[in-house]
Amino acid sequence: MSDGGLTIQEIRVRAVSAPMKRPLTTSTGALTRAALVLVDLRTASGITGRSYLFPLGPHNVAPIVKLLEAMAEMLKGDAVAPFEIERKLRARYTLLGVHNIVLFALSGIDMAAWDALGQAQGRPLVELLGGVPKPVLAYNSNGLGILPLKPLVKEAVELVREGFGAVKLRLGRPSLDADRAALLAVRQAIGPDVTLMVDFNQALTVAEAIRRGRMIDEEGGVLWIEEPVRADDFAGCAKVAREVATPIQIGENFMGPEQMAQALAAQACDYVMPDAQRIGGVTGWMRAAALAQAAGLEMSSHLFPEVSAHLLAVTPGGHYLEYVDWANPILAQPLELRDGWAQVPTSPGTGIRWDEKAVKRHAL
Ligand code: SMN
Ligand code: MG
Repeated sequence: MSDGGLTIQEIRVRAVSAPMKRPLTTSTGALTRAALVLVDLRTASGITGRSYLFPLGPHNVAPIVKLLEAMAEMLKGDAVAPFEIERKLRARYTLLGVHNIVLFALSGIDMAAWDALGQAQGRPLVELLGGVPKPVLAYNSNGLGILPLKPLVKEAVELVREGFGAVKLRLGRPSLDADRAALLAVRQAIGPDVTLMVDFNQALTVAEAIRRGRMIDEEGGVLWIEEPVRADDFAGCAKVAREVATPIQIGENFMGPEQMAQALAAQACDYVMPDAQRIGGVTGWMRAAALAQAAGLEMSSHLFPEVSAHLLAVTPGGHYLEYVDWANPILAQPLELRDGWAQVPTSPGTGIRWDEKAVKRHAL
């Protein structure tokens, strides 16, 4: 690195509540606004690396901010070297456990550090990782929650009209018949050529997941069934995967590459979709990608499309980018989509820059 000043001076943490164009109800509840935690990693050379976290509700913002602030103190003066940062933070948090929101904070710092490295070299993240900015196939995940059939069908048509060839329907309604009705209604609305995924958000028991999975097999035309059972029940999920023909997708709750390796060893699923803020940021993702490659599995992303687009462009077996526009209200340059393909930014770093006026407006 030519820039001797790429050391961590300060990590600034702010929270916003961004309005969502379409509220999203899953089997776990309703999301109406996107609470986001913004990370600004300031270096001594003047470069600022940026990332954001998605705390899954405003009630989770405070502990994540506190964790980030504690980690920031530990890292002052350290080199912007993601593997070294990871090693230090993992060591300091071993006794507490490197889980969930600890991983969120660690991942947020990792993503901001990689952004700073990209800016220092004047190259996009994808190039730092050895790839080239190329379009990445995406599905429109901005809706299709647990809704009555009429607004559901309307939303399905809108999401496809935004230029996408794939959408994801949330299931886990009170009965199998209600899920079947939603599936049939959406399929009819979007026509036979649009790819359709379904997501239960862990709502089912193993026996019920097999029952509803077989219903989905019977109806046909679903690319994957996501999180049918509790996210850490790898044995149960493996049973579902054996009994159901439609591929089973999990991964948004993998806590680091280590837990993903456990899921793969249990043959829990057919596809994987790690989440950048729970897998360990860019660093964790690259390790997860190697695991998926070794297992011969397709790998998709969960949320964080701005960073995930770079990552999927260098992922063997890269499958689908989950596109959500939830950070767009506070981004100076939202990720660009063309005909359902994400355009990996060519600007230095990840391309994440704040619209500071909007950040002020939506401050929490
Ligand atoms: C999901 C996860 C978190 C927030 C909203 C929606 C869902 C998905 O599981 O995969 O999109
Ligand atoms: Mg999901």
